Amino acid sequence: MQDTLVIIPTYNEKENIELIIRKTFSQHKAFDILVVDDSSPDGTANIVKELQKEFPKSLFLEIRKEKNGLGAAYIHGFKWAIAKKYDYIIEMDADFSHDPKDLERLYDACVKEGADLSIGSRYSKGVNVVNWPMKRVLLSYFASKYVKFITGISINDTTAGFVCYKRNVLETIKLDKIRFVGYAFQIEMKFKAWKHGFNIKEVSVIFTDRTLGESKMSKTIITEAIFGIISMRFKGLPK
Ligand SMILES: Nc1nc2c(ncn2[C@@H]2O[C@H](COP(=O)(O)OP(=O)(O)O)[C@@H](O)[C@H]2O)c(=O)[nH]1
Ligand SMILES: [Mg+2]
Repeated sequence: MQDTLVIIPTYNEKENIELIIRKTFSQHKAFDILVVDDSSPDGTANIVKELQKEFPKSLFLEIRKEKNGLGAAYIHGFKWAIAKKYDYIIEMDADFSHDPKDLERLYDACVKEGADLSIGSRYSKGVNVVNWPMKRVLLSYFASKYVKFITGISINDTTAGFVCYKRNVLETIKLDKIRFVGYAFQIEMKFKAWKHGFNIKEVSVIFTDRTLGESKMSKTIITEAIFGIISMRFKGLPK
């Protein structure tokens, strides 16, 4: 068992999953991987099962019955990681928007620079986004500005989904009280970590839009984020 688990949530990622797993395992630092698949109709989980024969000690798979959103999949993965006592737990998308080459930089920010939580940030040094339609860039960029403005949080990329947590952070935040599922889930996790006073560091990364498969972003996810943040700020949330 390695000290760090990379959690990859998947829904219909048959074009990406094998490539991203191989790329992750080919990094200089060794990681374990947990794929949390919501019973993808395209058979993503079967590809993972096949690969488990090759990586029996380092590749894990959790299958959930229904598509319940990114947040629920991550919470499932976090609980799994806590139970197995991984020291560091990293969130990463399956679609290569997050470059596995940056995994070690996120890890180092925690291990060598003392962060409790490190964020692969698109907006800490300008805007580092490649190939995203302008509409998505603006949405994501202004969503982050908006969250900063409403909550006063000192993080530039609050919707980032490329994050390394020390286990203690996930043990402290009450995972059963997490309310949101989409973009807002990413914001809520960072907001709560910040409220608890954890040391947060942003590591500048380049985010590249997927070239294979389809995005699951939807209007509901965006609406949840817009209104969710306001209620988070004004009603407060259980920590
Ligand atoms: N398990 C699970 N994974 C999901 C769900 N929605 C999205 N994902 C995964 O979360 C990651 C990010 O989703 P993506 O569609 O690329 O969102 P976008 O980058 O914002 O367009 C990808 O690895 C998806 O396969 C879901 O409902 N359940
Ligand atoms: Mg994506």
